[in-house]
Amino acid sequence: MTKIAIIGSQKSGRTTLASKLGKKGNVTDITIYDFAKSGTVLTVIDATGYPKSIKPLITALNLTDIALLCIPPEGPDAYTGECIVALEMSGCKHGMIVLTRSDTTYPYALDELTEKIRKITAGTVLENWEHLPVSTTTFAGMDELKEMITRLGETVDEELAQ
Ligand SMILES: Nc1nc2c(ncn2[C@@H]2O[C@H](COP(=O)(O)OP(=O)(O)O)[C@@H](O)[C@H]2O)c(=O)[nH]1
Ligand SMILES: [Mg+2]
Repeated sequence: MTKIAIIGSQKSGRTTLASKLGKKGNVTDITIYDFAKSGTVLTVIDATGYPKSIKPLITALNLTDIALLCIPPEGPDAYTGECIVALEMSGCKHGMIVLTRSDTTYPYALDELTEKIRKITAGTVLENWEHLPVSTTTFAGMDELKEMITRLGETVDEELAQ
């Protein structure tokens, strides 16, 4: 089973992305989306109540093996920073940076954004995480995202088996 937390700032596209990766479960501070197909089980956790309150972020990270940090074209903000600190402190080693709403920006701007994020995350657990532009409107990047999640899931399974 691969567990994924989708976190990031307000309006960064978290809920939409989660709903494209699974089917909606029960609603509380966190919302679970499940996906099951041919041997793959995905449990996607949307920290719905964050950043209105902090607890959903902590709960989501405690439950997860893999994090998707969503950053919209507007770029990282204070909540993104809070998410980075939470990831660092929670020891959530595996994850990806999803550059969300990529259909509303330009390749040049995405390059600049990813460069900026590299600088901010240098020396943290996120340092070597992959950056992937994704659109839930045009579905650009969605297949790559699912492939990368599968690969991260395999890495986590291998680590858990050790
Ligand atoms: N154009 C575009 N809009 C998006 C995309 N993903 C989300 N949105 C819109 O962005 C807004 C915020 O998305 P939401 O998933 O609620 O963000 P959250 O606050 O991080 O959960 C909504 O109006 C979505 O319809 C995308 O890939 N492209
Ligand atoms: Mg949301």
